[in-house]
Amino acid sequence: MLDLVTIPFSHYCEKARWALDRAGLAYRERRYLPGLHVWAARRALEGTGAGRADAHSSRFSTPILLGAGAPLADSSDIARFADPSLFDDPQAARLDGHYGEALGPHTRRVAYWFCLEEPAMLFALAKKNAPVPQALALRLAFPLLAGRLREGMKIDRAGYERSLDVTRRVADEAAALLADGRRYLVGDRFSAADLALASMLMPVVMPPPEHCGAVLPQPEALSEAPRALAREMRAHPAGAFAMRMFAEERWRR
Ligand SMILES: N[C@@H](CCC(=O)N[C@@H](CS)C(=O)NCC(=O)O)C(=O)O
Repeated sequence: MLDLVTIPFSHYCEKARWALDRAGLAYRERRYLPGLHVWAARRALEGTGAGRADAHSSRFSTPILLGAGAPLADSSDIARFADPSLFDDPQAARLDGHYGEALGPHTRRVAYWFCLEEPAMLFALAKKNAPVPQALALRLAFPLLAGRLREGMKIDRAGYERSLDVTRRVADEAAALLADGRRYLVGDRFSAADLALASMLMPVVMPPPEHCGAVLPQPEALSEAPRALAREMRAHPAGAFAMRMFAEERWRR
């Protein structure tokens, strides 16, 4: 049996879940809230040499897949394990890397900015996506955790604004590819490129729970700034494409 260690509302974790679900692989999801995930990741990786820090995440970042030989500690490695054919086209593999690097950290920073400005949003996310004791612990530890998250992901107003610009720029770039009316980013079937673009846009388009492996708040339930952004991104051709991928491809096998 496979085990997937996640931060349940992480878009990198959604990418891994999506690939595993699509391949029809059974797995148990072990859900941890940010901060608590370090404990689980440390245990999962202990003595294996797996897990590496990069510019945007720690050595203990999630998702981590266990039970497939050595731990797989990267969403692209997990997607490749689930279905290597997603990466058949070199352009799909290139775009997967590009969206993971150039978009994922920015949509995440934007979402965390909103959550830290309005902790009720983070508490609701925790309650809907993680075991109750963890959600309670997150509430109690919030003052400490907020500082760590701000520091770890450089979440401040300037960073938020920069990440918003980058999100829009990468979305425009994707829209230029989609402008010829193609159904998928690369070739005529779903690939790692579609998986990555849709997943990395998840925090700003907020797909409805029936089309997603996490329960995200819907725009109408949000306060003004995140609601306006979700509406803007859903109306953007790249965001609309992401919403279509979630609607049509999220539960397809
Ligand atoms: N390149 C990695 C990035 C994963 C990543 O940044 N995961 C975040 C969740 S959004 C995480 O677990 N961050 C906590 C940490 O770095 O300790 C992947 O694609 O799996």
